[in-house]
Amino acid sequence: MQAYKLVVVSNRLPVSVVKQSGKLEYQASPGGLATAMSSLEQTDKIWVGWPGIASDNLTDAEKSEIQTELAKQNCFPVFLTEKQVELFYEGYSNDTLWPLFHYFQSLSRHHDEYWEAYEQVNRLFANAAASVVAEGGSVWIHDYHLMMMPSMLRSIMPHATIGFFLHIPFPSFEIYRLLPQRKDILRGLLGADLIGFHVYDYARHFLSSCLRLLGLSSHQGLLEYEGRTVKTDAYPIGIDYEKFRRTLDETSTKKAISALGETYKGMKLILSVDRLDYSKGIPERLEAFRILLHDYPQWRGKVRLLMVAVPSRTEVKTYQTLRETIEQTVSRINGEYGTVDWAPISYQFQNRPFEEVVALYASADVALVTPIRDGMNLVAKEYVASKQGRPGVLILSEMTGAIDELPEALSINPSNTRSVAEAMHTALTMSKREQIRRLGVMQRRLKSYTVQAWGADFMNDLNAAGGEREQQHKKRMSEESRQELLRAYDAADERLIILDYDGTLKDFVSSPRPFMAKPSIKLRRMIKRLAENKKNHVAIVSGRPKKALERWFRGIDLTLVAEHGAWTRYDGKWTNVDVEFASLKRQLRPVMQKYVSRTAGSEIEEKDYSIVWHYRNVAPELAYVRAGEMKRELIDVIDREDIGVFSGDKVIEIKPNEINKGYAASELEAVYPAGFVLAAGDDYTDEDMFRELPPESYTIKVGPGDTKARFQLSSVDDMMALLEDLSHL
Ligand code: GDG
Repeated sequence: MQAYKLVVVSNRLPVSVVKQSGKLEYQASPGGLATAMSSLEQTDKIWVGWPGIASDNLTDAEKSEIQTELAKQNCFPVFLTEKQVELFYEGYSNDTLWPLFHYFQSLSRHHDEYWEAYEQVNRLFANAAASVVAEGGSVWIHDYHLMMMPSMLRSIMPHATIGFFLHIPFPSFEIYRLLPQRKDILRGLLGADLIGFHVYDYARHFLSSCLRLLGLSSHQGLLEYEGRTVKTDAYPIGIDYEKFRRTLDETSTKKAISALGETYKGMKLILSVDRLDYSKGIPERLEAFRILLHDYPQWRGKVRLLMVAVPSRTEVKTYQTLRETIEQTVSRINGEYGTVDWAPISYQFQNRPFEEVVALYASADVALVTPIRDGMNLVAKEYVASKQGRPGVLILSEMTGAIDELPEALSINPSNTRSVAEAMHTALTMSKREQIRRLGVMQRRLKSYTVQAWGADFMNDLNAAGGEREQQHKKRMSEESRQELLRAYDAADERLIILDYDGTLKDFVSSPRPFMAKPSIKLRRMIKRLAENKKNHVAIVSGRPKKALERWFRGIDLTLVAEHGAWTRYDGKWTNVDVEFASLKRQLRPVMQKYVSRTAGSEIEEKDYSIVWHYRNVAPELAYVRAGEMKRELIDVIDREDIGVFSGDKVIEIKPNEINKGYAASELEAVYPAGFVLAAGDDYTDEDMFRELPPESYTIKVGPGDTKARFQLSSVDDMMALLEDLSHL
């Protein structure tokens, strides 16, 4: 099997296979996505997806014929049975996810067999992509049908560069939390290196769900997950702008435009084009049009609403019901207001050829785009692009992603049907000059961020994200370097071992109270074994107060460094730094106490040389707001250069700058010169230590993220396993 540098994956291939009178036929369906993908710089690419025909109707010979034929068009088929299509596509994708993600929670159905099929089909797609991607290649997965695929692919190919783009909205946490498989889906997506959304709001919703459901906090759109960084960002999909310009110049389009001019002579044309879907707000649109005819009788006989509704998901019951409702409403309005020579609404339930759609866009006086929710909405952009030099007004729902880029449209709330009717009247009476002005501004914007630019932008960021992951991975301690470390330890006569405690030897606990975080018997035994080895000098360097460290490691001959270096115990005797902090602490206490009272779940920890606000148990968004507020207030109160306000892992700590683990580590190194130095830690306070120690030291960061350490281990368990091995040498 040939391997490709870039694999594009979507539920449907851009080529559909149909069987007519026993013969296989191939029909290209060049949507916007196909154009974007074909213009990507990467030429060595293949598209993985379902070819649109159920495999129950195909013999093995036919399947391999399809495979060969599609390979010529750089496509690779994933065959699905009728049952799989029913449960995965019509079921989980369109009967569970689509309604929920468009805020129609009452239409979202939950069945175990939907979910089983969804997982199963996502796995088929992951295996298919893995079978065609080259070593070091990239995979770009599209849309809500394949949200489990990124992590499934990641587990087959840990080093692949994986991107995911969601074409529909990502709903707010309040809606998303209703999904029974909400955690699985988030984890599924987090297999990717880059997750793209149309607009920033969707990315924000996704991040907030990750925070609330998985406890993952993000910084500037970046999340740390299973030792990798996952980037999220907004990439508003564009259109193939030139294609609309070209099509307008074609003779057939020009002919169609003049024919439409004849048909609608003396009549204002309001146009709507969409897939027949409940998210598109079609009943609301009809009601608004009825109000226009009722409230503005001057338009009767002078305006027509032409609705092109493309058949979609016709097998799903909700869609059948919607179609009936629409047809009845159209008949009712036509019956109520129509005359012998004028029908107010012309309704077409069919797919029209592309040139005809462009001719309609060019001819329509008004485009009426009313979704209740829409990830982006390309129709709005296409209408604007088809108006080269011609006037026209776009009425656009606030609930579409497109509104951000098209603020010159008349924006409407589709549920407020009266205001939509008013917007129609405004549009129909707007001066030509104003129409052209607004269109011009929007056209310039659409021309600069086309679908091609969108694709290239995403791919650029994806390659960068993949590169960074590999960079990070290089620091991961390989088996080879682990063995080298063990050998160096074994060979050295004097060894200095400096260990941070929380997050390095012990997983975080949710309370700062010492009894909660005390070492296990196993950990104590291991530290004891290490400390009793005559060649070793072991130091625990922690931000914890001296009392806690003393109690936890009683009976073991260790050097203890407490409060980040404020207190040091050499040979059983504590000494402290000479810094005045007590009076400042008295000043800070009431300020911090105020935040504790207002922020359920937070608490203060007081040490001799620092004071800490812990917010691990606070609702994440609230914690974020409060932490920011508190930091600002504290900085004002302190007003001293030698005191720092530090943001750690779910803590804010105030301490003198001169107390840090870097000084502590240098001192240890001077007191106990050793041929072998190992230092391990997990957070920003340990970075001071990594920076100060000589470069040949074995510095180890536990957990993900940037570091000055030479090596990284992914978890406390891995760190423990390493120390365990050392303690037996
Ligand atoms: C999803 C998201 C997001 C329509 N009628 C005909 C026809 N069309 C074409 C339009 C347009 C496309 O179909 C519809 O795209 P939309 O963006 O409006 O909506 P969805 O299908 O729901 O698409 C959406 C999009 O993905 C891309 O990310 O914008 O939010 O829901 O291109 O021109 N084309 C032809 N005949 C028709 O009768 N030839």
